[in-house]
Amino acid sequence: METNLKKKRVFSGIQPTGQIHIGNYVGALSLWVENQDQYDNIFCIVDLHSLTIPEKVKPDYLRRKVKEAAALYLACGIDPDKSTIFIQSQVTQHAELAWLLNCVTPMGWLERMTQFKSKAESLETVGTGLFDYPVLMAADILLYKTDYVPVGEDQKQHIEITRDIAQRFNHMYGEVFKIPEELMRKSGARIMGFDDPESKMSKSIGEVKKRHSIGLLDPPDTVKDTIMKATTDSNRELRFEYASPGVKNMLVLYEALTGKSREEIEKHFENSNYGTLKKELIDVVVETLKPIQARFEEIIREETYLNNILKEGRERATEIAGDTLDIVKRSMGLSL
Ligand code: AQP
Repeated sequence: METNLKKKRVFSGIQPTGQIHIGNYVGALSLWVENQDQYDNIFCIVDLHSLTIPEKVKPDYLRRKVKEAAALYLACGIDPDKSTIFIQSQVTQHAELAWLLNCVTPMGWLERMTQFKSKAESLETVGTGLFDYPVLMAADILLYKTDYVPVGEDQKQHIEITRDIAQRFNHMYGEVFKIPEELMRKSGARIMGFDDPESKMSKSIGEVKKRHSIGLLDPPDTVKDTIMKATTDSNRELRFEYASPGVKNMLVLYEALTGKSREEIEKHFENSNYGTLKKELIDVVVETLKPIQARFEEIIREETYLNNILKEGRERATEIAGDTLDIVKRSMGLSL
């Protein structure tokens, strides 16, 4: 893989559990692909994060989903000649750095995390790993001397705490970590559920609720059914500023997937009703997913090809992560 040392570095990842959905695509994956030539890219399949709610993740399921996520990264356009792709658990420095960062992270900072609070609410037993999720995420990012982290809006607070942890560490042990910034779409960074436009489209909800999300591997019939039954209202308002949450969500998705301007879209739907928007959105989503699904089917069958990419990714990631971890350990007084 070609690497240009002058390029700024991007790091990001997706949890391999659940169905990777159109929200993940718009908020993260497509942003990674769009910027691929501009940056030195490192993309991770964050399987250790998937274990933070272990009751939901059976070993065989996780094995299958990790492979599926890797194939989807490639199918969406991540080019292994331009980007490093690897599996988080195969680079042991992630877990090791997370421990070291745990030791400098005040618990109060983690108690404020909104994602933890909302996830913990629905669980009978809350694991320490779920509480500690943001520290592992900070380790993921900081290991690679990352400049930018392209993510959806839900991850903003986790990037902020990453910066806080890095700054606290640097204050205690010297200038070790680079301070990263998030990279986020102006529009499309928070795609909402089709069934409930008040809540973010999420993989975990998508697994248990029909018509909440559209998975990247969903067939056209499912896309059609989900969008046709998406929540709207009894009006006819198709302007971004005035539309109800469900309609606005569909307009934003249409905007993100067509690349058209808001003015163009409002003009296009000027005399239309919600049925027209839904039908056109179905076509746009189906056309977006078609090439991704075709490529996915090819890649998932080419096990050696996929394994080689992940092996190369693991080697490059281990090299960079190993260098950073050595510096961190030395700065803390640990022997190598
Ligand atoms: N709805 C979304 N709109 C835009 N971007 C999104 N992302 C997630 N949801 C949306 C971004 O996708 C990347 C991967 O995130 P993730 O693996 O945490 O996916 P998730 O859908 O949030 O998955 P979960 O496991 O189901 O979490 P919950 O249930 O907590 O939502 C990230 O860049 C994320 O911002």
